[in-house]
Formats: sequence, C-alpha cells, structure tokens
Amino acid sequence: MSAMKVDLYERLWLWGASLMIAAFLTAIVVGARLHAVHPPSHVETIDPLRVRTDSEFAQPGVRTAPDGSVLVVAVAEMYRFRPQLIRVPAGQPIRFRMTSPDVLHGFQVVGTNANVMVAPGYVSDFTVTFPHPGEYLVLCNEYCGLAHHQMASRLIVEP
Ligand SMILES: [Cu+2]
Repeated sequence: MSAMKVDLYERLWLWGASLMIAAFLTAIVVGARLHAVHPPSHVETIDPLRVRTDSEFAQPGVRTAPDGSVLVVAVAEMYRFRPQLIRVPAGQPIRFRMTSPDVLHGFQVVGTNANVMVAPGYVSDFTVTFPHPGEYLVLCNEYCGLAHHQMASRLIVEP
C-alpha cells in the first residue's frame, strides 16, 4: 500500500486556492474592523400595522421643540410620503424619524446627503443639516411597486 500520490501542480493549486480563501477572509475581517462596518445598534422597531394609529406617526409633520430644535416625523408608504411638503430651516441640525407601514422605501433628498432606507418594522432616525436654502426633490429610491416612479415629494429649506 502506498501513500496517495498528489501531482505537484494539483498541490500547488490546492495551496494557492487555500491561500486565496485565507486572504479574502482576512480582507473582510480587517476591512470591517478598520472601517467600523457593523450592523446598526440601538435598532428601534415598530409594528407596521400600527403605524397609522401610532401616537407619533399617525400625524406626521414638522415639529419645533421649545429649544428651537426641529424634528421631522414622516411616513413613506405606497406611493407617497407624508407629509407631502416639509419645511425646515437652513443651517441647523434637523432630526428625522421615519417608518413605513407597508414595504421597503427610500428617502432621498436629491442634492444633499440625506439618503436613508425606510423599512417596515423599523424607525429610521437620523440627523442632517441643510446648509443651502432652496427647494429640494425628495425621492423614493427603493423599488416599492408599480407606482414607485411617482413616489416623490418636496423639501423646502428656508433661509
Ligand atoms: Cu417607495
């Protein structure tokens, strides 16, 4: 009985493939560590069936706190955003809280860095500052159904 004979080239390919797998795994782990890529923490959930009766999301709109901070509560649904028109002041941080009662939507304020996914079951909470006054187009950038292309609204940044 003799030991299994593995051809030299076959051995080289085996080692080469193993090294590549190790290199790719290392790149993923190192890349995730260096760039702090990780799943979101403090995820806030909400029952999609309760969005329309929820104390916060049933009446979406722009709210100004006594200290002057601005909160935008909005809903993305098939096939519109509520509210349809958002007015916010320029140059100060605006906090957005959004959710969806049906399917996955996007909320992108074209020309700014406000661009989030709005997923049913979750609250998207983010803060953004709009330095330039003007009228901006808001689009849904996640395909959400047959009238997805009509899903748009406006955001006005007031000086
Ligand atoms: Cu949509």
